[in-house]
Amino acid sequence: MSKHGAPTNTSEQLKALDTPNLKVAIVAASWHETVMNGLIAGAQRAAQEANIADVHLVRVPGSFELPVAARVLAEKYDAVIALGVVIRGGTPHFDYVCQAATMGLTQVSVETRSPIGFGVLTCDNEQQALDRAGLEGSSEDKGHEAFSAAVMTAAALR
Ligand code: DLZ
Repeated sequence: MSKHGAPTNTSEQLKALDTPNLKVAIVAASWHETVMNGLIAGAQRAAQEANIADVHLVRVPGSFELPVAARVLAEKYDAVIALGVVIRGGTPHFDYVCQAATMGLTQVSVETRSPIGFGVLTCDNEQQALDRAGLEGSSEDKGHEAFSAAVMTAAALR
């Protein structure tokens, strides 16, 4: 286990997967560009490690729009990875967007029986998001983690 309790050696596990034909979609929000670029790159790195070539990227405006896009994509793909960054502001908006994204993605996953990787960062400030974005200097790589979780679940349920 890592110090955060996350499983270790996910790269090795991805490389050992024998699922090159898995069809995977990434749906990514567009707020907080630098962090989003890191999350998307992390997910794409995980796809390469798993030797999965068929990865479709869809962009939506914000994290609130992730569930509806994931719902549509879950019909056509074996796994969907939802990526977004929500940073707390001065109003309760943060709570509503986080709740809508979390509940919506959970509902989509269970209703469609599709693995959805949850790569939505919900942070108090931009530094927390940068620390988790898989960028140079980040301590965590949540895009890679979310991709790995969805694909490993899809492989386990095949
Ligand atoms: C409106 C809004 C705000 C304030 N903050 C964020 C954010 O930090 N991250 C994010 O992904 N989206 C944010 N949004 C946009 C909403 O998700 C949504 O796109 C708009 O409310 C339009 O439906």
